[in-house]
Amino acid sequence: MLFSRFAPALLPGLAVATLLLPACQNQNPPETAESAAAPVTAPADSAARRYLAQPLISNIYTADPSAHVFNGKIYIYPSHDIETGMPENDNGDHFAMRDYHILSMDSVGGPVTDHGAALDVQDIPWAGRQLWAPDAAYKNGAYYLYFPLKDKQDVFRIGVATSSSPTGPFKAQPQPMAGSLSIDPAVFTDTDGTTYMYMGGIWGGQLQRWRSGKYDASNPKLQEPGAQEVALGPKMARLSPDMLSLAEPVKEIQILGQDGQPFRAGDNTHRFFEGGWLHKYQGKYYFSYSTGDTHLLVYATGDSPYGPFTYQGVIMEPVEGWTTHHSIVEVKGKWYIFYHDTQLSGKTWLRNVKVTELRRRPDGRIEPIKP
Ligand code: FUB
Repeated sequence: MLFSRFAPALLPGLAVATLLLPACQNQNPPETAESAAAPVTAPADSAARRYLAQPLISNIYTADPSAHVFNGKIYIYPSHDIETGMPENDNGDHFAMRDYHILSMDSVGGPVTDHGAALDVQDIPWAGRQLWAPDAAYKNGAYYLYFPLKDKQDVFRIGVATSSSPTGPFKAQPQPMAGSLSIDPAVFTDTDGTTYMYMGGIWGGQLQRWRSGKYDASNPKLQEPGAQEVALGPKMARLSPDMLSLAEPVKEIQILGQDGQPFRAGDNTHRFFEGGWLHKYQGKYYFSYSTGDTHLLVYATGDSPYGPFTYQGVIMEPVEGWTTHHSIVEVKGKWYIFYHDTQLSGKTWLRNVKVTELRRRPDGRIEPIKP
């Protein structure tokens, strides 16, 4: 394979110093050894200027930021990256995260609070391993944390946990959501109050193992479509009003090129890889995602939350590190993209979350960002 999933796109080779970080208040100091051992360092001035934005916190490593505004405050639901010594491989075994910390801030650019561990893998009854990119939602006075986790058979499922507070602690449901699969849940509530979940990621995210409709544990390389076949699409389903289950079987979303044809699996600068996100702007639905091995964040638009979506262009050029994952949220009339890179560590599995403004042209098209 030309691209190695777990080779960083760039290596930073940074000098570090402590003074440039945004303020970070840790209300419930992290208790795990991994968190305590995480860096309290930031790039020196000249190195830091190579980046469009600086890490939001540096007391722990964080990635895959799903940002929301609840009651006028910004909450970020990231993965909590840790060093476990797992060797790198194409299944992503070295992304062996074990808990979630929720971050909050009153405004973009203001102090960031790390609220400490909100859900731990040992408190999830069906857990196998690897808490990957989560998302959250609010409805009817309760907060819902959606998370991908391998079950005891090593199959990724989506779980849900509930809390009366946006920062937890969250209590996990006893079983994963029936019918859920793969990774990277992204939850979108439409203006009519209906909530949908988007999910999926290929390679280590196991989406290719579900091509027949059932999980297939045989060699994953044989399960991917050939280069000339139609690429795998993300899956989605409407959520039930109680937010705890899928209200319908998952469906595959179609992502089409400007010619109206679906992308081929070999078209790896356009086809879906992982990290989907849906937002609505001026009545249009914007589905954005990572192209994975080509390290782009791109977007496609449509007239329904079910798609089809037509490709529009690149949102963000490759960041430092192999993975690209983002969320897009409106805060006080401005739009922002939350994303991650590996500025603090130079290691693809020890990432740090960032935010920058998302600008649009008058016709709604998104201005591409150089991170
Ligand atoms: O953080 C683990 C995985 O890496 C996520 O689920 C993917 O989106 C990628 O960022």
